[in-house]
Amino acid sequence: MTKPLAGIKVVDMTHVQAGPACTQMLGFFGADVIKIEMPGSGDVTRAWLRDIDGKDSLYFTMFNGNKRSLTLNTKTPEGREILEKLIKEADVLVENFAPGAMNRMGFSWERIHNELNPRLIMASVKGYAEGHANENYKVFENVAQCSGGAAATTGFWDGPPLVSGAALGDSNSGMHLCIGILAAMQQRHNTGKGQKVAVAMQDACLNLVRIKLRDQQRLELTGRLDEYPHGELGIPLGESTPRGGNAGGGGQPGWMLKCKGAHNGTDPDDYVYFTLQANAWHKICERIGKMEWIDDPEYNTFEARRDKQFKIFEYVESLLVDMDKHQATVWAAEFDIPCGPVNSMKELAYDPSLRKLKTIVEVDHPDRGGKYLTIGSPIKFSDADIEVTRSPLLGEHTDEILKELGYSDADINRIREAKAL
Ligand code: CAO
Repeated sequence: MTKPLAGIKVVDMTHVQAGPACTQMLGFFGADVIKIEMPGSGDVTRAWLRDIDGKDSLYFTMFNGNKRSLTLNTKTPEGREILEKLIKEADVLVENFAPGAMNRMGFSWERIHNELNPRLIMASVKGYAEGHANENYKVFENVAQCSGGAAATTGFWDGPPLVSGAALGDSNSGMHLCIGILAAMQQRHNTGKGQKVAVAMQDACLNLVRIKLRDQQRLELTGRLDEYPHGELGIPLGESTPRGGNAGGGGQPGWMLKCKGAHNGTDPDDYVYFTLQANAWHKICERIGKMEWIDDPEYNTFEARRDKQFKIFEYVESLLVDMDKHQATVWAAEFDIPCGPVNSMKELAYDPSLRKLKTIVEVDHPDRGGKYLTIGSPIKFSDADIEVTRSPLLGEHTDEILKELGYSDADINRIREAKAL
């Protein structure tokens, strides 16, 4: 089976998470991803929160599969020359250094586009967009969740802003960048020209809190947010979209309900998310044995239920005292009610369906002395088999890549002695 991006060459100058998540996805899709790393140290995450002394961390291994590693000091004359050759042969260059770092290295977009390779697509992640007042600031994950509106709208109304466990700043920006690269490749197919693709972490986050900006406008226009718990609980709305706890964000009210283990204190993750989908009202009533609510005008419309949602959720929760979250999910699904378990990381790691579908995969890593778990491609293809390969050791492919560029063994020794590799 061929791969979607077979034949595409990517120069990967990324580090930490946002950039590496993007290039790993390009690697999953079959691109030849050459990760350029500082000789001696490499991507800083190789050493972050190590679980095995002296070995590549799981942070690094889980974001750098399907890549080759080339050590190169791009600030030496030899390193600069090699990077130029790579750029001339590549389709895409991805980087997520601090603002201005590529220019300081001597590889500005203008130089790459006008002098080195007009077909190359140069893709960057930065904390803020070019032209933004904060464009020169460095940004990490949680800072982006704050700048992009996720933190202010996550958590409970009477608690502090919260950051999500999902990498909305980093991996999400990387996925946005990946989409941009694929679009630019299609445009290049038509025009023959490369272009610069840029994603700001703030913007990528904001793109995922679209619903909260919807709510900001509704709040300003009507002074009401009926699906939030505030009305029913008598909590005043302020001037901005509030934190809604576990309220359903989209439009269908929902809440987190305790199941058996959470009721009796034996399992902190034994919850289901239960949705009061408007057009499932009849079935919900049947499932919970409240046939009298089906046609009761006090209950049978979204508007009528607005001030009774917690009463309904409490009642449903009382029915789950003897069911675990998986039993409760089946119990609800039997009546087509959208409801699902709060899966713990442990459950996800060993989930047989996810293993079977290669969404969770085990990858062999001899240097770590065994296998590690990682997340495979969440995107499945009918005509391409996505195989996840282990992350490379630092500089594992340096000689191989330099030979592909036409360097001899003697050249490589000379460049190594010059401390460029
Ligand atoms: N050869 C020579 N120099 C190299 C090199 C190589 N192979 N690889 C990196 N470098 C140099 C860069 O040129 C840069 O040098 P200068 O600062 O002198 O120009 C330096 O190493 C890397 O700098 P950095 O500022 O990017 O790294 P940092 O650890 O200080 O900051 C981060 C990290 C992530 C805050 C910053 O890179 C950033 O804001 N990136 C954009 C936003 C982003 O992607 N953030 C998310 C990262 S994931 O949480």
